[in-house]
Amino acid sequence: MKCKKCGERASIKMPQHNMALCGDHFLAWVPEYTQRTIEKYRMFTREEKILVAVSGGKDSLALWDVLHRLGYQADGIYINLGIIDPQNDLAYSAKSKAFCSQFADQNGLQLHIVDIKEKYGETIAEINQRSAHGRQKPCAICGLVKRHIMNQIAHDKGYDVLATGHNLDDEAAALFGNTLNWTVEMLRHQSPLLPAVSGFVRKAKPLCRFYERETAAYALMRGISYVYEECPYAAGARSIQYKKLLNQLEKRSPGTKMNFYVHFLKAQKELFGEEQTAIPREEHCPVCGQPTLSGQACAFCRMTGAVKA
Ligand code: Q46
Ligand code: ZN
Ligand code: ZN
Repeated sequence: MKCKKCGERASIKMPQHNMALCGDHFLAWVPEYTQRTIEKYRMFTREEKILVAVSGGKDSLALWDVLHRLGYQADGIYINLGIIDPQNDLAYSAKSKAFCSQFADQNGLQLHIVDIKEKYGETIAEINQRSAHGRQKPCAICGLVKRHIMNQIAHDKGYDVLATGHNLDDEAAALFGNTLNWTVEMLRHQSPLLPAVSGFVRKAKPLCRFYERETAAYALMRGISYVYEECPYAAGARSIQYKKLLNQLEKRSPGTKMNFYVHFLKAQKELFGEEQTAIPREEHCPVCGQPTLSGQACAFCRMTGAVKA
């Protein structure tokens, strides 16, 4: 297989684009294609301030790298959840944080770090143990904490947009789950871009049209060091099963994942119209000022209030 641009030996095949590229042309194509996605969904401009949510994994660090190469003003945020993996004797969060800090230092970029144990007195696992009501995994609480802190920092520090490293496999798996369950509200709001609405900062997913193997190849070829291990709580997640299923389909019919996701985005407009905004919330939490449905303390503040008690 030869590179479509130069005819040299290709390093990566991308049948969904009917294209194979050598290493150099792949590294040039990734920012170009990201830029086209940013423009297509009107995500942000070079005049705006972007906060990139980094986890230490390949996708978010690849995103930060691409935005930096494209000349965007992109700072990072890392939330240290205090996760450890006792089975593999791995301080997962500490290791992830180290990769984010290393990337920021190497590229002279600003990284905000929020350590939830330092700030709120407990790790994610500890909060979960106290308030889990029998739940084994802390993922629901983890999602709430991450969404809240990222929105707060973006809002307080004057960022125009929060960018996350979701790739097409993530989006297709989420879509698969939402379709299986016909969760209409999730289908309505699943979008590469969520405009800012009543206290929620704008959110963008500039890598949403790359397959996971492409973001991994990019990180590897760019020499980005990232955490290979998954969060220990990710094991057995439904999204992983959906990704496996979609990859089986992709193997038999290349382009299936891409079609599933991209055609959904077109159908979504017909089904729901142009507006895929976050659910507007007019009330605000009296403690932190973030939007709530009730006008009383938000779920995050109730949780951290209990932490302080
Ligand atoms: S980090 Fe948090 Fe994920 Fe780990 S605890 Fe669950 S939600 S699996 S993206
Ligand atoms: Zn080439
Ligand atoms: Zn609050």
